[in-house]
Amino acid sequence: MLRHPFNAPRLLAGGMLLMLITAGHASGQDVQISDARLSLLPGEQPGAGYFQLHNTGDEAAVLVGAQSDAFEEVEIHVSSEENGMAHMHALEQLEIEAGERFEFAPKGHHLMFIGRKQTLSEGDDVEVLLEFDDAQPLPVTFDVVSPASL
Ligand SMILES: [Cu+2]
Repeated sequence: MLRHPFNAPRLLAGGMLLMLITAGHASGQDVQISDARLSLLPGEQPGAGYFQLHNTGDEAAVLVGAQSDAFEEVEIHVSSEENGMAHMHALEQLEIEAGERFEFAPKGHHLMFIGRKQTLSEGDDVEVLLEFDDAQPLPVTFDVVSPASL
């Protein structure tokens, strides 16, 4: 499951690092993802990924990034509103406490999928690897949906 076909070298490097720094930290298996959707806007606009993350472990899980073969880049973003204007900015990492259920949802946290590398349409699956600071990357399948469905 964790030996995902793409990006083997990076996984390998992550694995070696893991051996050096783990012991008692949350593992990828302690994180459960549900309802993963990728909302696709027309043209070259980035897509937004929403899901629920449940940390079932007894240590905090720290999400540090994500990647997908279908996009140049995936960032962790948070939306906010200032003086009635919508903004968003990238987060370097996001900590989810032990036992916490965290929701990535419209107008809040989301994954920003930038630079589409292949044609995608509603109903397609996109494979995404969620990266944690001291746990194995977690493969998640996102369902491509229309923004109107959210
Ligand atoms: Cu964003």
